[in-house]
Amino acid sequence: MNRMIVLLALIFLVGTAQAGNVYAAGGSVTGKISYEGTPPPPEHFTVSKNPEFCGAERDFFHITVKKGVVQGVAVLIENLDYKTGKFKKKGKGVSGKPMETNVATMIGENCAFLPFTGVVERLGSGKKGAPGLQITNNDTVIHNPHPFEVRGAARRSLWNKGLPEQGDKLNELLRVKKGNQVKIQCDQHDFMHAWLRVATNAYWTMAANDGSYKIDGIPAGKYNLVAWHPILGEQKTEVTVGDGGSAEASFTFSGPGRGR
Ligand SMILES: [Cu+2]
Repeated sequence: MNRMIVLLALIFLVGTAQAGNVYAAGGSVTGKISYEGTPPPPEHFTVSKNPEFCGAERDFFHITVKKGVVQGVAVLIENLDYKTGKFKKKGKGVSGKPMETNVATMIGENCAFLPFTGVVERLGSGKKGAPGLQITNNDTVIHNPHPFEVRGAARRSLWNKGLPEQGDKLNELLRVKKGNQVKIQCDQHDFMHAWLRVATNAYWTMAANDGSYKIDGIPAGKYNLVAWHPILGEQKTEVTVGDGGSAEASFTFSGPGRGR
């Protein structure tokens, strides 16, 4: 009888130890991003540099809505950070789902930086953990990417580098301090804008074109969930994810958003 209890206890212990390490089998959050109302019109530009290549007139959509879905929204879990003590710091990044998108990839093509929005992970608080940005110029005109750290109304220039030839590529660090947003402009073409949100863990995703999103592998707990668009701003909600369970949170944006 006693041997049976010991055996059962051993099976239980082994089972628990394994479950504790397998965050891939964790819970998930799903939902949908939508936009209510009529989005503002695009910003109109008369092109002064390279109009023969970029076009004499350009419209730039700071907010793009397709079938009631605002495009380019990132969804992130915020309070799941190597600093909180919720996870132990383990090498670079957190234990649990490892961070792997420390360098954002972008192209300059047809006189636009693409994609318009993205997320890049910072691996720590110091310079070593700073995220990176790789941009390739696919055009036959010069582009001059110029990223700024954005914190509220404050902007701090990070660097600016020219990509004069087609195929030219740069790979530079984005040494953001306390900000969690980076705006990339082109110093040659004022209608080229792109944005990055800086994440401190791997629990984020870009919503799909139909507005749906899913973040998985989440350890059980209560989290702040943020939906971010650079112009429409942030919406926050709290979600509780059970062990291996799923939570639902949808976000509706509206209005013209803030300044650019
Ligand atoms: Cu340009």
